[in-house]
Amino acid sequence: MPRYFMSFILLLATSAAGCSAPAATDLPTTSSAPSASGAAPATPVHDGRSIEITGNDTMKFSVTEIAAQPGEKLSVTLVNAGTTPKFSMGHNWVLLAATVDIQPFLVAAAEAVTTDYVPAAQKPQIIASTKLLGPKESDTVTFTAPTTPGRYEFLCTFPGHYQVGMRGVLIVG
Ligand SMILES: [Cu+2]
Repeated sequence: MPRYFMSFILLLATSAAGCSAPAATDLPTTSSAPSASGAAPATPVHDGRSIEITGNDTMKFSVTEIAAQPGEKLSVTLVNAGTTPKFSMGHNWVLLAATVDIQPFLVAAAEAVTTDYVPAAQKPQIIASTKLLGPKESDTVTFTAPTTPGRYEFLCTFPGHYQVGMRGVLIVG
């Protein structure tokens, strides 16, 4: 019995060693493969026409009107130039579909604390959005402008900021 047990352990040890050897040599290739594909979303290509918008503690966007051609590729960078901590003064840039009813959207956004004030149920109504930014942070979103000419509202969805004036319009046409 102990002899059998010992050989069983030995078998385990050799099979483990046999397994770990190729696994170790596999590791660099397999780990570099996911990290390479993982690096793609970390450094997305922002090849649209770049537009930089600054937001700060005054709760205003530096750009309140963006003109675009229908279907134009745009890369909007939001820079939070403020100093107030994110939990009390975060900023994002969210572009809404023309059909969005803003008041119910604002109510849903204010309740969406766990998703950085971007309401999950309203995602289909959102054309593009940056992350919620703390002081000195920035984020870029690349998207295609709607092909239908019209006025598309953008805003910061942090509670109260739209009401203070942290909003603007993308004019397609
Ligand atoms: Cu804001």
